[in-house]
Amino acid sequence: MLIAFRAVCRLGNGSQLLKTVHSCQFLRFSTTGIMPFKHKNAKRIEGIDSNVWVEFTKLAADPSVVNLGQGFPDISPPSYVKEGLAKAASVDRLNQYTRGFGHPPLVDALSQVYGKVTGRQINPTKDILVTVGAYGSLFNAIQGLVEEGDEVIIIEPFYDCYEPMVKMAGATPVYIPLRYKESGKAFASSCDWSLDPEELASKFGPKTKAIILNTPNNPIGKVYSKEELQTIADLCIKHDILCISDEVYEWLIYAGNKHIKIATLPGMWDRTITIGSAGKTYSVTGWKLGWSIGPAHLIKHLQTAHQNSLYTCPTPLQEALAHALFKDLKRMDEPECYFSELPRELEVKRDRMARLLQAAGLKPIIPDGGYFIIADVSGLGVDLSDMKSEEPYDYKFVKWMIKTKKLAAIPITAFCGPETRNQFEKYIRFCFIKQEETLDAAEKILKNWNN
Ligand code: IK2
Repeated sequence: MLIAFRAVCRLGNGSQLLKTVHSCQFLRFSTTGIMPFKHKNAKRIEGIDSNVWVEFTKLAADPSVVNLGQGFPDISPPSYVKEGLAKAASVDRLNQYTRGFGHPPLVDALSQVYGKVTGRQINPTKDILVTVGAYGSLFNAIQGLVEEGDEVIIIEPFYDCYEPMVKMAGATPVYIPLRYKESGKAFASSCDWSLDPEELASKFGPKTKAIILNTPNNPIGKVYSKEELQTIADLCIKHDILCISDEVYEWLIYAGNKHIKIATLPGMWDRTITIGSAGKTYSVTGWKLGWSIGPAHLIKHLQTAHQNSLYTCPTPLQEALAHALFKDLKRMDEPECYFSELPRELEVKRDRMARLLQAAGLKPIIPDGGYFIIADVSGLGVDLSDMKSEEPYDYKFVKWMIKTKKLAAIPITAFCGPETRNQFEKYIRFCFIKQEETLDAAEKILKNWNN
């Protein structure tokens, strides 16, 4: 590009050409002059160019905005996790490449933690793949197992990347929404949202390859009950379907609820990939380390996708994560284990956030797990008809709220397929894994909403 530009400048009117350079994103120099690049995108990324995180992270970046949008903690991660990383980085050997499918101490730690949780022996080298975040696991699972022309069932609202990843594999997403049933209680709950078993059964057909499950769910916070998981499992077994189970919030479960791994139900281990995230487990989302756990006959296909794309993950991060997991494995049944300490801390924040939203006239849905709370904003009656874009109401509402109230959230229709947008556009999502000072600032905005 630079060589082409210099050559063009030598040909004559440099300043005119400079303007041309600024007005075209890419230039091509040929014997006949300058031509704009005409290379088209690859078909596999057609129609998936917009991304809620890219768009809303930018809008929330203004320091005057209280950011309860993207799901990252502003509380401190545990000190032993941070110290573990500093220590790992001080060892020369640990600053070099490690085993591609997962650093040996980390896959050992994961096999022991999940061996204890599932009650099954997990082979550290064959049943586990360490990836760049849970994103990496989702990508490898879909690339490694889903074929062009397949259908993949996605439960709405879903973590947004499932849809483009399925499309990139050349498959078709088949959506099924969680349906809301009013309970009549003072606060609505994430357990008021459920799948209609008959509707779910109708989505399984000859082309179905997999279903993507997310429990606890982002954005609603639903924790699937054993009965609900059994309904999904029965259909998977009946139709010989894979289950990709995204369980990144597995430890963030609130009182009265229990996280159940679908892989532990009879007949499911052999057809399930279970996905976890260090970012969500240890409040270190910037580490971008994740893992897939499942039977060797499936994991080997994810390993193939991984070895031919990213190959390996950062060694010091994996070493530090291994140390943290071994520490918490030893005290797993004790209250100071981070896996139970964090949800205790978060439950207080969840309840505070729910009270705040309710008092401000938004109707919160209390999550049973995870660190997001969604709220119905329709009761506020904010008229946004003068915002001329074609966007759903929740997109307009969040943009308006960031601009005028200096409070950032995430629109829920970012987590929906095209058919159900109008069902979900009255909801927005707030992240509550935040320091008290951040929640104080949000409280101030919500209390002064009408001033
Ligand atoms: N799966 C789910 C359900 C997630 O929530 C995430 C991370 N989401 O955080 C952003 C947000 O919702 O605001 C992932 C997968 C990806 O996890 P990782 O960061 O480990 O790649």
